[in-house]
Amino acid sequence: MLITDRPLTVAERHQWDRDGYLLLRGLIPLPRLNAVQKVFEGVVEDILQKLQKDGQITDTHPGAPFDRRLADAAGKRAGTFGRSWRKKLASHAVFDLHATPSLTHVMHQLIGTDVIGHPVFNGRPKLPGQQLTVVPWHQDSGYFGAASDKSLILTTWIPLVPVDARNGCLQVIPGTHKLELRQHEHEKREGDFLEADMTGIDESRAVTCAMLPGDVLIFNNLTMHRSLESVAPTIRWSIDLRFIRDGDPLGAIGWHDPAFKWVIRSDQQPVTTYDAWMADIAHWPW
Ligand SMILES: O=C(O)CCC(=O)C(=O)O
Repeated sequence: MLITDRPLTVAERHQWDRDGYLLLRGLIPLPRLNAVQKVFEGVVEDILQKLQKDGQITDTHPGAPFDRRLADAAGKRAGTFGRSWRKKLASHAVFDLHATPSLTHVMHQLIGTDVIGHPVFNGRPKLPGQQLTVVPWHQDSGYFGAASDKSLILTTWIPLVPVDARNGCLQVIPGTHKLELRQHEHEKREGDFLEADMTGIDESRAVTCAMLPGDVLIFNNLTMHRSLESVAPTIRWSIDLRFIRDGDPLGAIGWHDPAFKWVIRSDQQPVTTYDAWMADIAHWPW
């Protein structure tokens, strides 16, 4: 059964206002997540078939579990297929995940307007010991630029496997959503992510967000967050989706069609069609 309504409690609303993040347990029905996992598995299959065809690997490890196969079969070569997957994942399952009624109901309560889908989503394979996918402290508006710093953009971070500090879960620093947009520079590490100026921010207050499939971590575009390195033998699979308050500027969004507005609406019925969403994604090179 789909849970359609998920009213936030007074304590949750208070925590959101005070801390700038919420971790809601069991918000996404597992069948929706399983459908997304199947899409990820299809991408893994394509990658491994390609590597095998190119003579780079001999064994595609068919039958290996989802949280191991890409690492066991491709090892370091997996990184050449990107650290944040988007176009590869464009599918009904990912469209439907955005429009999950329990999720959009929570988004509506936090945003206060119709729910507008944000064009940027990322599926992330974080492999054991891989520096490429270790994301340093940042605010998401560091990526979208100063034009977005007064916007309300909610990131919903959703694991496909159990996550904790060992396999590289997220950390957030409570209260940092009340800061201005910090200066961000490209880090000097392999990932080349943007890294925020942390002057005066007490990193020891970071909250480590261990989560299970179905749980959702929500934060806004000014909340300081990062992901840890994985020291586990398994892959940390996740997807992060974003939503924006109706009327707010998106900021600098690469290859997005500026005329496109993805309306999901507060009554939780998708308005923009799957085909229109796919047409917008077609602009992205990756
Ligand atoms: O998944 C990660 O490792 C980082 C996620 C992140 O920084 C984000 O979703 O904004």
